[in-house]
Amino acid sequence: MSVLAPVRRDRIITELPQCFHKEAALHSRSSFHPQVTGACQEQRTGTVGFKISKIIVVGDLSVGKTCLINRFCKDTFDKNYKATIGVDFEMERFEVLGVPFSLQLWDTAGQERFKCIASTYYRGAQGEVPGLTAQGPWLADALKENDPSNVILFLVGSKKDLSPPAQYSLMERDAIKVAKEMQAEYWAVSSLTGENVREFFFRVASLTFESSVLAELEKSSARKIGDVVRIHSTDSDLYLTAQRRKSKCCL
Ligand SMILES: Nc1nc2c(ncn2[C@@H]2O[C@H](COP(=O)(O)OP(=O)(O)O)[C@@H](O)[C@H]2O)c(=O)[nH]1
Ligand SMILES: [Mg+2]
Repeated sequence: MSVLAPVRRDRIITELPQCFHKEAALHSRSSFHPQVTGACQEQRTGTVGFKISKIIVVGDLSVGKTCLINRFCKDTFDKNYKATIGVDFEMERFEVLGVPFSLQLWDTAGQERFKCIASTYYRGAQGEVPGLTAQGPWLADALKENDPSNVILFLVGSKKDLSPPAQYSLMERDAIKVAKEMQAEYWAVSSLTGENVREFFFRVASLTFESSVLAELEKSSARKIGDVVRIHSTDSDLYLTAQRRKSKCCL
C-alpha cells in the first residue's frame, strides 16, 4: 500500500504541454517522445516513479523567484517583498502519462552572503529556471555543480503584467535571442495575474520527466548489453561496444 496521498487531480499530465515560443524551445514536438509513451504504457519506466527531480530557481534579488513558486504551489501572491533567507524548497507531485513524478522546487536567495550555501543546493539539479535579468553569475554557479548535459534550462521573463504589450514584445525579442544562445526554453509569466505560471511548470515537469525516462531506458539497454558481455566475455568487439554505451549513459 502506498503511504503517499494520491496526486492532486490538477497535477495530472496526459499530453505534452506545448512550448511558449517555437524559436526558443527545448523541442517543439507536439507529443511526448514515442519511446517515452511506449515505456509508460508498458510500465517500463524503472525507478523514475520513485525519483524526485530537483529544479532550482536562480536569479538576482527581487526578480520574482519566490512569487513564481508561491503562485504555482500555493496559488498566492504577496505584493510585499520579503527576502528569501538562504534556500527553501517546495515539493510538487505530478502524474505524467500514468507514472508518479515528483519535483522539488528550490527557491534561492539572491544575496551574495548566501552564495556559498546556495552552491551546495545546486548539486543534483535537473532543471533550472533563471530569471530574465540574471543569466550571469547565478547560472554559472549552478552549472558548476552539475553536469551541463544532464541539466535542462529554462529562461523566464517574469512580471509580464508590468509592461505594455508593445514594450514587452520588444524585450521579448531580445530575451528569445538570449535563451537561444543559452540553449534554454523561454517563457514569459506573471505571478501577479497567474498568466502562464501553470503552463510553465507543467512544461518543466513534462520535459524533466521525458528526459528521466529516456535516461532510464538508455541505462537499462546498457545493462542488457553488459549482461550479454558477461556471458560472451571472449568476444572483444562486443565488450568494446558495451563499454562505450556505458560511458555514454554515465554522462
Ligand atoms: N507586478 C508584479 N510584481 C511581481 C511579480 N512577481 C513578483 N513581484 C514583486 O516583486 C517583488 C520581488 O518578488 P520576489 O518573488 O520576492 O523576488 P525574489 O527575490 O526573486 O524571490 C515583490 O514585491 C513581488 O510582489 C509579478 O509577476 N508582477
Ligand atoms: Mg525570494
